[in-house]
This record gives sequence, C-alpha cells and structure tokens, in this order.
Amino acid sequence: MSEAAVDVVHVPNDYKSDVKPVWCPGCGDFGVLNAMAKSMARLALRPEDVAVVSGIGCSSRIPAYTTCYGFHGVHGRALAAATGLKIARPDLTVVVTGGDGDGYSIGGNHFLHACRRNVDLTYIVMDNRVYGMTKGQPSPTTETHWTSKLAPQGTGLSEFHPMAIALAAGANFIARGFTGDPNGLAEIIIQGITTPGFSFIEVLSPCVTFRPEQKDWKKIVRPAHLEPTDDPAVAARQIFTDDGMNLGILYSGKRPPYQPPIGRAEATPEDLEAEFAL
Ligand SMILES: Cc1ncc(C[n+]2csc(CCOP(=O)(O)OP(=O)(O)O)c2C)c(N)n1
Ligand code: SF4
Repeated sequence: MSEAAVDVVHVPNDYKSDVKPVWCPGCGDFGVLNAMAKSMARLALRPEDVAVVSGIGCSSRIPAYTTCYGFHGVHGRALAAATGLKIARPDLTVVVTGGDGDGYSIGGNHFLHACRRNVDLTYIVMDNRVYGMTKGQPSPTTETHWTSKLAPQGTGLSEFHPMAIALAAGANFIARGFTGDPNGLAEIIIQGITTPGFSFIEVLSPCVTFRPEQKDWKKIVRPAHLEPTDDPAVAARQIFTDDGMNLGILYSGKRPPYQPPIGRAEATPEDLEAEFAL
C-alpha cells in the first residue's frame, strides 16, 4: 500500500466507474465490486495507487467497473500480468480478480506458482462452480454429480480444492467470503490487502443464471468462528473438515513476500532491437 494514500477521505462510490455492469441481475459479482469499493475506501487508498488485474470471464470484467488502473487481459493469465506489475511497481496495491474457470483451469499453473512465489498480491476468485460467460460448462470446482445440458451425466471428476492447493503451494493468507455479506467480505479484503505476500480469497459468488440453486447459499453459509492460524498443519486440518460453507480467515502466515530489487534497465530499446534483428 502506498504511504501517500491517506490524505483524502474516499467513499466507496469513488472506486466505481461510470461503466454500467452487464452482469445478470442478482449475479454475485455485484457483491464483490461493492466489497472491493468498501475495503479501498476504508483503507483510504487513492484509486490511482491501485491496479485491478483480471483475465476473462463475467467476473473478470471488474476492472472496467472501478476507477482504479485496470488490466483486462488474457484468459487465465491475470496472475502472470499482475506479478510482473507488482515486481516493477511495488508502490502500487495490486488486486487480481477472476473466476474459477479462469483461475483454476486455464490459469491453474499460474495459481500454483503465484502461491509459491508469494508476491504481494491480493487474489479474489469469484467461485460460482461454473463457466458463466461461456454459458454453463463445468469448471474445476463443479460438483462431481452436477448435471446440466452440457454435462448430462455430471463430470464424474473430483472437485479441485482451492484452499488446500493454496495452502500446500505456499499462499501467505487464505480466506473465504460470500457475496451476500459485503461487509464481512470487505473486512476480509482489507486483511488480504494489508497482509504482506500472496493473499488468496475464495468468494462464493452465485451464478444466478446457470446455477440458480446457488441462491440458497445464503441459507447455508456461516461464520467459521476460527482464530486465523499461522500454523499450516492447523489450517490443513481445518480445510479437510470444511464443507465449503465456512466463512472467514483460515490462515494468515508470516512468510516475507518475494520482491527482488528493481534495477535500472541495462539495455536501451536500440540495444534490444539490434539483438533481436533478423
Ligand atoms: C484462451 C481462451 N480460452 C477460452 C476462452 C473462452 N472463455 C471465456 S470466459 C471462459 C470461462 C469463464 O469462466 P470463469 O472464469 O469461471 O468466469 P465466470 O464467467 O463464471 O465469472 C472461457 C472458457 C477464452 N476467452 N480464451
Ligand atoms: S452468467 Fe452467471 S456469472 Fe455471468 S453475469 Fe450472469 S449470473 Fe453472473
């Protein structure tokens, strides 16, 4: 977070652009936009000191809906772009946003290595257990027996467990929020942004169009009533007894973030042109 960020009082609407979201009415992703705006206002961040980086998907549209710097990149590559940005501009607060398809399917490899590298990023995954933008294909977090026109017999595949993977791969902060609780989610995002290193926030974000049954999540989510631990063994036990509906901060570690010194560019553009000339 930039130290110059505390001079102006901001309200959540200062972080929302004039671009009207094209999400379906009732989509959980509205709750994430609201929670992000609340958290940035509470942290008194200047929009120009924040970059929101995404891939492709309904959830990945968020950068355009904010007044922060934004990068709406390539499907599954948000973490790679954000890592480069944060290394080059450590003064920026870099928030990465996307869906379960973007982050765990095509972007799965980047997810593993972002956790391992522990660059100071906050990664918010809007998990609706489906590919919303491309009309309802199963994603890695889709339940094995969920049937639809596109998967009439279900996938028959084990579900990906993002929190377990994040812990095993080295993420320094791991939490779960719910879009129906924007205040609780905003608090988690604040903790994620202010905890150094790679912060992974799984957000249960209903896709009301392709998974209308997820509207019932509001009846079954619950606060986990856990003290965040910095002991991976304790966190691992919690994760493997978790039914996916416990909300809160599971793990808050002490691993220092990876931030190599930023050197002066040693080659000029002319040197590079000469080197790569055919
Ligand atoms: C390289 C590439 N492969 C596939 C696609 C098609 N595509 C666009 S969004 C998407 C999945 C979106 O699902 P998710 O990330 O879960 O986001 P949601 O729309 O559910 O928020 C896919 C497969 C693409 N745009 N680029
Ligand atoms: S298709 Fe699903 S994820 Fe996409 S905007 Fe509509 S409700 Fe949201």
